[in-house]
Amino acid sequence: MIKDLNTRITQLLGIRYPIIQGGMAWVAEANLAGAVSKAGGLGVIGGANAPGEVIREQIRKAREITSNPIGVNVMLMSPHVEDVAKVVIEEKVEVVTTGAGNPEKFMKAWKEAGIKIIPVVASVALAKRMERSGADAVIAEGTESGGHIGEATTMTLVPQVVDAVSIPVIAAGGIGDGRGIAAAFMLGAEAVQMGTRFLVAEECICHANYKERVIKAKDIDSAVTGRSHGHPVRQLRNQMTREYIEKENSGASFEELEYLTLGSLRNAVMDGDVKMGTVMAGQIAGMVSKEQTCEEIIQELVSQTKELLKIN
Ligand code: TUI
Repeated sequence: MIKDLNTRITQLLGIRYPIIQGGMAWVAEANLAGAVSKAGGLGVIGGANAPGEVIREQIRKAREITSNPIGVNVMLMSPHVEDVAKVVIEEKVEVVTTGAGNPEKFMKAWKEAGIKIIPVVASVALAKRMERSGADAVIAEGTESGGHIGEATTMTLVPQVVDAVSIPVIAAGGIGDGRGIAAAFMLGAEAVQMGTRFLVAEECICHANYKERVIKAKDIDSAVTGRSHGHPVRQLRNQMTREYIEKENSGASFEELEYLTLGSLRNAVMDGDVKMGTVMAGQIAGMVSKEQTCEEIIQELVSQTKELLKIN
């Protein structure tokens, strides 16, 4: 099956280990992405809602940390998506992952630039469509993930996507340690994408209060806001999610709910407002117990996975 954790994904991307760091909004900047790529995974800069020039600067900073491949996550709902889509070409980024939409309109230009294209999908239908449009791989992301989520669980989504496409599949959502990685391989995935575990990396710039909230989180501490307007977001429970869900249940308008979360992710990540801010994290937050360097995290994940899969 797999030898030394080499798969079609490690070959395609030219990386040592089949571990991709999620391109988390505000959190996944040059320091985190650079450290993950340096440690042998694929570091991914989160494009989120940032302007193209900010992303250019982050790519260049990450390049100073490592000469290994770097990815950028292009968040398709961003007002700056067109700019970011150009910047990744100009800066010769090796890999683009996309989220929260259908990246088809950008794929031809990215392909011509030699960029490996890996859309995040939350359904079999989109996975098949992405394969037809020329995606190099897909990330099948289950609802256990933090941030903007789909409905299907990782356990059900990954094998169905694996059966439906012939390009390699990367599993995401609910993977927190080597047991999760080994399980993902059993489901047919050839790599994993992990976000929450890297939130508490030493190299991650996110505020100490945010990291502490993740480390203290228990198994059922996340809540999903925004289901009523079709943009469900998983985050850790706090005063804001309680007010939000109460308002949502009493039929508040999209505008009123938006107002409650204006700038709230930034406030949590940068200022440490974990009461009224948005503390996005996946359901594995309850498994995250300490701050470690990216090198330590990746080495621990690799040794746990190899032991479980009985490979050297
Ligand atoms: O994109 C994510 N996770 C994110 S994006 C984000 S930024 C944000 N902040 C506040 C509110 C909303 C977003 C935070 N977390 N994950 C990838 C992902 N993509 N999950 C689900 C999807 C998805 C869902 C539907 C992809 C495509 C899709 O349908 C596309 C279509 O047009 O059929």
